Amino acid sequence: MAHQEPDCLFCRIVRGEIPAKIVYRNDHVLAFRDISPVSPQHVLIIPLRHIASLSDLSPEDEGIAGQILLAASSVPGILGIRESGYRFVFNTGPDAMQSVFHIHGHLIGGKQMGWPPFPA
Ligand code: DGP
Repeated sequence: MAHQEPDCLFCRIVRGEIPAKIVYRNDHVLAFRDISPVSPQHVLIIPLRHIASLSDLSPEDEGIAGQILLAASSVPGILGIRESGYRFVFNTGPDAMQSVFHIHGHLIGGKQMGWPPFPA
């Protein structure tokens, strides 16, 4: 098993200690439904290995960074939103309101979204 933190919420989901609605898993990443969806399709994509945030990636993480992006490319097909479109967002740090410190990309779709993603 890749490096884990005993008390990290998402490490616990990786280990199966906390149930989650899993939509995809391979040897590197896990994709599961967000408990508080903000759109009809809302899935979190995480590495099995504990990395706290996007800011904590180092050059040695090139492989896992690629695996996360590859999952973000394939999971929309599972969700049926490959053609309609989707967004892949990493909340990082206080201004972005990151609340779980195990790196995760929010894959959201299934509705028309606006841009910019916040009120002017
Ligand atoms: P962020 O704010 O970017 O750190 O988003 C964390 C997300 O994690 C948030 O959208 C809700 C989700 N979340 C928190 N706890 C759980 C949980 O126990 N299970 C699942 N499936 N999602 C969770």
